[in-house]
Amino acid sequence: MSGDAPAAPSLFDLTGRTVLVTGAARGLGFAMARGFAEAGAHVIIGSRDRSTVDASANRLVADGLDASGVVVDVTSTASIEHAVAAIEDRRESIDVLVNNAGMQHRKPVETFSDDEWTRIIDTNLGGAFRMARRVAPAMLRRRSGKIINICSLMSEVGRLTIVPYTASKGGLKMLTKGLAVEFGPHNVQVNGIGPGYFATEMNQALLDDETFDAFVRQRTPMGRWADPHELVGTAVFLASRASDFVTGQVIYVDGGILASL
Ligand code: GCO
Repeated sequence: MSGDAPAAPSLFDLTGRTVLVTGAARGLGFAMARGFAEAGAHVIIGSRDRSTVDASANRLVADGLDASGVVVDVTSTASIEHAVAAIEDRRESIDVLVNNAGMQHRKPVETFSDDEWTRIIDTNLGGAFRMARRVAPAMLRRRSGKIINICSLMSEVGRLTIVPYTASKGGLKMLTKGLAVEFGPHNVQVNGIGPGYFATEMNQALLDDETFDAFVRQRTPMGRWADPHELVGTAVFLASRASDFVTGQVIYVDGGILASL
C-alpha cells in the first residue's frame, strides 16, 4: 500500500485539479464537465465556438462551480497550440485531459467522399492524438496526469451506416492503449470510456426514430437509453486518485449491451 494513500471518500476528490474537456459545450462533454466541477475541479470547457464556450462555462459558474472556457478546434494544430499555451500562460497545469470532441455522420459507406471520411477520422481520432501530443509533455515532466479518451460502443462493434465513425472509435481504443504503454513509466494514466446509447443531441435523430428507439431498448439489457449524467461517475473515477493504477483500459458504460448477444 502506498504510504500516502488517501481515505476512501477523498480518492474521488478533484479539488485543486484542472480538467480540460474538449467538445464540452453540450451533451456528454458538458455533463462530464459539470461532474468534474462538482467533484471540486477547475474545469475548462473546450469547444470551437467562442459564444458556446462562454455560455456553457457561465452556466456552471452561475451554479457556483469553478469553470472557464477556451476556444479549441481539435482538427487544427495551431488552434490547439493557441488554446493550451493560453491555459499554461495562466500558470495552470492541465492535470486531466478529456478527449471528448467528436462527430457522427450516418450514411452507406460507399457514399462517403474522401473529405467526409477524413473529417470524421481527423476529428474523432486525430484530434485526440493532437491534444495528447500537446498536453502530455508537461504531465510527463511532472510525473502526474490523466488522459481520458471518449471512445464508444463502436470501439468494439459496428452497425450499418456509421463505418467511418466506427473506424475512428476503434482507433481511439488503440490510441488509448498505445499512449498508456508509452506514458506508464512516467506515472501518467490513459484510459477510455465507451458510452452505450445515451440520449444526446448527436443521437436525437435516433431517439426520434421509433424503430431505432425500440432496437436500442431491446438490445440493451437495462432496456433504456442512458442520460448524460450517467457517464459522470466513471469519468470522475478515471480523473481521480481512485484510478492511479488503472491505465490502458476502456470502461463501457452501456447498460449491458456489449455483454449481450
Ligand atoms: C449510432 C450512435 C452511436 C452512439 C455511441 C455509442 O449512430 O449508432 O451515434 O454511435 O452514439 O457512439 O457509443
